[in-house]
Amino acid sequence: MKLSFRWYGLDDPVTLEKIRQIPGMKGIITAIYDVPIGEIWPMDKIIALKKEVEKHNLELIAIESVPVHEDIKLGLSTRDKYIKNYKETIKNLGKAGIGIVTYNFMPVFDWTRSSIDNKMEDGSINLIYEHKKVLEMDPVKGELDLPGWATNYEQKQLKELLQKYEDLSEEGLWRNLEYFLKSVVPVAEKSDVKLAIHPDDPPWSIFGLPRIVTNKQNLKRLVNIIDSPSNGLAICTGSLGSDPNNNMSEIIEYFSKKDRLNFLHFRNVKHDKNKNFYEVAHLSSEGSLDMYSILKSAVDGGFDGPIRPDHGRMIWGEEGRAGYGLFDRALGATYINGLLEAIFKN
Ligand SMILES: [Mn+2]
Repeated sequence: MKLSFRWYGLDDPVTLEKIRQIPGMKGIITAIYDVPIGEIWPMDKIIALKKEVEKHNLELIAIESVPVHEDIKLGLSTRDKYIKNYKETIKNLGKAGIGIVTYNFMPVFDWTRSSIDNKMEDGSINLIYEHKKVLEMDPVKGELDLPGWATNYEQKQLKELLQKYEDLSEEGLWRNLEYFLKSVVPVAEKSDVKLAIHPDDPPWSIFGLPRIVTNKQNLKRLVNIIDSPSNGLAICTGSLGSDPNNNMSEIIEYFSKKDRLNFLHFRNVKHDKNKNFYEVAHLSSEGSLDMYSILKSAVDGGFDGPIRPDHGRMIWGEEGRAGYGLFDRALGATYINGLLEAIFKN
């Protein structure tokens, strides 16, 4: 397993110099942020990014993410142009020797929380999702407390986009995902790139929008669309694991053994049966997930790809990008190191 860390590029206050000092750190997960969604990532930008990472003795091990244009998710006639561009981006990444590309297929909203600055009892700040509060929010009125997603759109634009989704059912979204994968996966295969879909977060429908990357059954359906290691998963324990019905250890062992787990996000949550969940420190006893069992399942399943500590709390007075400060994620990395050492020596 390759210990990795997400980095948001040159303006990320969590610099590569700092990341390099985390014990055992090998890989960087990042993206190009200044190419509009749907456009081709140019080769020179990819090479520059790779060189920047390698300058710090780290490996650019995976891209997270190459975003999928909404027209593809909606299945509009304009999608072919964007799919063509997506394939060019994959070819370019493959040429640069980057072997894993993460994406998601969530309509309009990426990960969603009811609060991103909840103060915990110990004074740390975390991200929480309270279902009742989310149900009461109207995204069109700008009532969302999201880490920047809603501000991607003007309110009028957002309203129009949500209207376009009104008639799209879950099956419709599946059809559009299938169309996308059937076009893109063969190119990924030829380019030595493994795609890794990130599960929906939370793994259920919000604001009436369909969500389909939500549980084991649906992950199975997804990998069966095209049976190829290039059509794989980025399993995020905190995303799928916020639904108590998802047995994370079992899911991870199943897809590792099938060689469809391409990337692992390691994060703990405290959940309840009413669709509420709270992001907590990575340690098992802080939340609802058994992090030892999860990692052991990945090892037993033969998983050897990148793992990264996902979202951390804000601790020790750190300020920064919600979920992506240095300190708590570095603690998560150290915890991963400890668990892996114990698993392998046992
Ligand atoms: Mn994740």
